[in-house]
Amino acid sequence: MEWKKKIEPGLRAVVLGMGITGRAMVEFLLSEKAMVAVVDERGFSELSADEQAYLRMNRLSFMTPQEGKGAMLHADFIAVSPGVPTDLPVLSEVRERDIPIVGELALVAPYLRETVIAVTGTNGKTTVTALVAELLRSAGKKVFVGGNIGTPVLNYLLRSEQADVLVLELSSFQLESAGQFRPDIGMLLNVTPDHLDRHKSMDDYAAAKMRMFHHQRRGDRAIISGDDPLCQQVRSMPGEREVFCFGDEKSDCAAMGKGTEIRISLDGLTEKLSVQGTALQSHTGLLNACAASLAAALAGCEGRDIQKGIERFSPARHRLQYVRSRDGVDYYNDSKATNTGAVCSALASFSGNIILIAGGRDKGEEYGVLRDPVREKVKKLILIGEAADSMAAVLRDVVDIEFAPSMDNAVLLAGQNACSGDTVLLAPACASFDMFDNYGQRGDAFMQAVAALPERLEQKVNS
Ligand code: UMA
Repeated sequence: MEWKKKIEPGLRAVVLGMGITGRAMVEFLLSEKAMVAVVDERGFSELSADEQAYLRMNRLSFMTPQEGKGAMLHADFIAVSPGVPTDLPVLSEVRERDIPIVGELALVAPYLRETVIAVTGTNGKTTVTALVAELLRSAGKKVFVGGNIGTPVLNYLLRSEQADVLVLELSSFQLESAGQFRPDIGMLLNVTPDHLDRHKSMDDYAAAKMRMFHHQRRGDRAIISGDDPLCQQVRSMPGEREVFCFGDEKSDCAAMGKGTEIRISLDGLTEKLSVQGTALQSHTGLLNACAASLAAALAGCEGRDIQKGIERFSPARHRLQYVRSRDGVDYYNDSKATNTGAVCSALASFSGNIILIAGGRDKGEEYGVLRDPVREKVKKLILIGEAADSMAAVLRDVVDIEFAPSMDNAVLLAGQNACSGDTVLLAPACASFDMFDNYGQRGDAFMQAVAALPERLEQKVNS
């Protein structure tokens, strides 16, 4: 059953998952005077002191899924965190009783009156979200940035400051339970394999991404990649949205990138922009800038403001982030490359001679797609984490492989094997949770190990 209403006082809600989103859902539901209970697979003693204090202060009942089953089956709705799989057994029983399972986007949808630009896709969505926001700010608009990028969308409703535009990064997890949420401008950057441990098939994963467009209506816009065949499916979806494409010079798109130039063609007018000398100068950066500039132009920004924003933009950490050069070797941290598509895109940014550090927790992906790019660009592969053996089984015959028990050790091995002109790249193709709390902590560990290199390498040479 799809959720479309505002919260009425006294509604009984169970919030499933007490992470960043769960906490925002609890705060929002309490502010709307709903009756709230919290269920989390962590026991109470595993919660942080801050989380425990919050639950006590608000006199919230807290249960494990087993303890909370009765409460869930008698609730008016379940507010589900994005990381909670929708096929959890207890949720099947909830569904059988027609109790709505409501995600953050479904909760927020009935309250939003502002323009919403939503960005999804397998890779590049954080960068494009941040870039769209920068371009809009350059044009003097007040912007709220949220979603998968790290700030719950509900935080917008919980604060008093008004924005002109909400720019939201949306994951497939969030879109699975998005209810009637619809963006004025929805952006689908690409769809390549990811999260197949949760979505089970590429069709399911792509369908979750496409949900962003389900409730769009006349006057709404979709921006999709002109080069990605799966994105083209948006064209045949029911509804009266206008569809615009971005792509490189091979495509006939509303936003077309060539070299370092972008050409936006809308309503018979052409605007030329440039990424020359900016942080977006790579091929991937150019395409991201094409998509974001098109969104900004459709949101009413002028070319000179968009150009100013492109020049001011600096990308977020852990995304093909340059760390340092040492003895002619460049070190890059792409810890956010948590799927094979992102790794292919990272490898395409360099001409070759790469020492690649990869591995972590397997997400059900086929590593075979890495064979050709690895054969072409990677001179040594250093594997870490749980997926090391399965990655090695697929890549053993195309590249020289070594295994490392820790990030420090992987970086040390990479440094020892690199010569001037090489690039050491962390691009794991996997989740981080086997060795780290999250990809940020993994990227920090890589950068710390790189910073510590000179001394260690000397020790190695001297020993
Ligand atoms: N939990 C359960 N049962 C489960 C799974 C989790 O009780 O079966 C509990 C955990 O014990 C924990 C809580 O749920 O207490 C965690 O909730 P969550 O996993 O939904 O994470 P949040 O802290 O709410 O963060 C989420 C997003 N996390 C996920 O989608 C996994 C964050 O994206 C997002 O930034 C944040 O909301 C704000 O919107 C992170 C992410 O890894 C960065 N996203 C994936 C990605 O980018 O690949 C999709």
